[in-house]
Amino acid sequence: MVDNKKVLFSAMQATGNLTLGNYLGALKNWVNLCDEYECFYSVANLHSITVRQDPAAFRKKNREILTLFLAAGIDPVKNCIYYQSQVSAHAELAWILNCYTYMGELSRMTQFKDKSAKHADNINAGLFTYPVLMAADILLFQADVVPVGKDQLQHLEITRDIAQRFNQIYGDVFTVPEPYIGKSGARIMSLQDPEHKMSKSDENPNGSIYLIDDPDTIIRKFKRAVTDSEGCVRYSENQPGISNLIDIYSACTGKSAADIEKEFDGKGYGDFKLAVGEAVVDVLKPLQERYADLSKNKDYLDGIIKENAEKASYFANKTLRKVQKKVGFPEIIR
Ligand code: ATP
Ligand code: LTN
Repeated sequence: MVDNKKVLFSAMQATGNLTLGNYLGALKNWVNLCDEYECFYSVANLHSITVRQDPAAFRKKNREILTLFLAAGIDPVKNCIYYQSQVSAHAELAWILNCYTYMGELSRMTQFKDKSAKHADNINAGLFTYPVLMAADILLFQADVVPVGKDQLQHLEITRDIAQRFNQIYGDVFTVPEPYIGKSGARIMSLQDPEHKMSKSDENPNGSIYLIDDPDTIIRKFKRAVTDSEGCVRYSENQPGISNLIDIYSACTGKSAADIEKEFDGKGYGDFKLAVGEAVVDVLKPLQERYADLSKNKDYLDGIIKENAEKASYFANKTLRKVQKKVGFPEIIR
């Protein structure tokens, strides 16, 4: 609890380009959560180096993602938005928790299995202990709730196990977090392969709409989107491509699937795809304008980054000190 509010923590890795899926499924919903929760949102850049990064491109990407958090409307005064690497308590707690986590449980993580298959030439120890760092992220802030996608639920489960194990030995140190199930945001699928989710690490850029794509690119990607063979705009399991476009149009305009089917009754896929593209351009336009403004305002951004890192450090260090004391490390002499 902070100021009688429950605590919410989430993070996004600082890799790839944020997509329309990240926006509609996460960022957009994060904006108003600060009314109910004390919210911490981190750019999870320590997690990113489990995969090799080019330093200059990575530095730029970190800033881009943090700026997009702000451009999406997350208020940096009401929320704490910060770089994970600037709060050293993450790495310190992760080390301690490593000593309370078993090889066996980490070996069962499906993300580890997937990523080690994908990066067979670089199966580093960080990739293996990734979930422990994620547990440290969450537990440092004594988070009550964590909004995550389905693919991260297993990591949340291991976080709960680690927290409970630690609490059993040392008493009530950590809040045991729950997944946050908000009003169901749309799960956006790839425009090229509607059986798979739109993802920032997809190698085919035509499958994803990036938040910083210009309007022409957005329209072009929608025109090229894979559709189905029924020839009509109808929501159906047999039409995953069209159903995905209906979901996107619905999320951008607030119209229901039934209304959308009516609106495009008798019209072809071409008209519909163009309308969806235009709706997405309209939704992203203010975000892109704010992004452009913020990017020009270096001092303002730097100020926010500094203040928020200090705020995050304050809360994180409180937990870290408590843990260090419980474990039996000598206290810091001031
Ligand atoms: P990566 O490809 O790097 O694994 P990703 O694009 O799948 O990344 P994550 O970083 O795993 O995205 O997810 C960040 C947040 O965005 C999560 O809360 C997740 O639920 C949400 N999200 C990601 N992709 C989609 C999508 N296609 N539709 C809805 N929500 C999504
Ligand atoms: N692993 C997550 C990103 C992430 C995260 C977290 C999410 C890192 N630390 C803590 C929630 C809570 C991902 O790949 N989406």
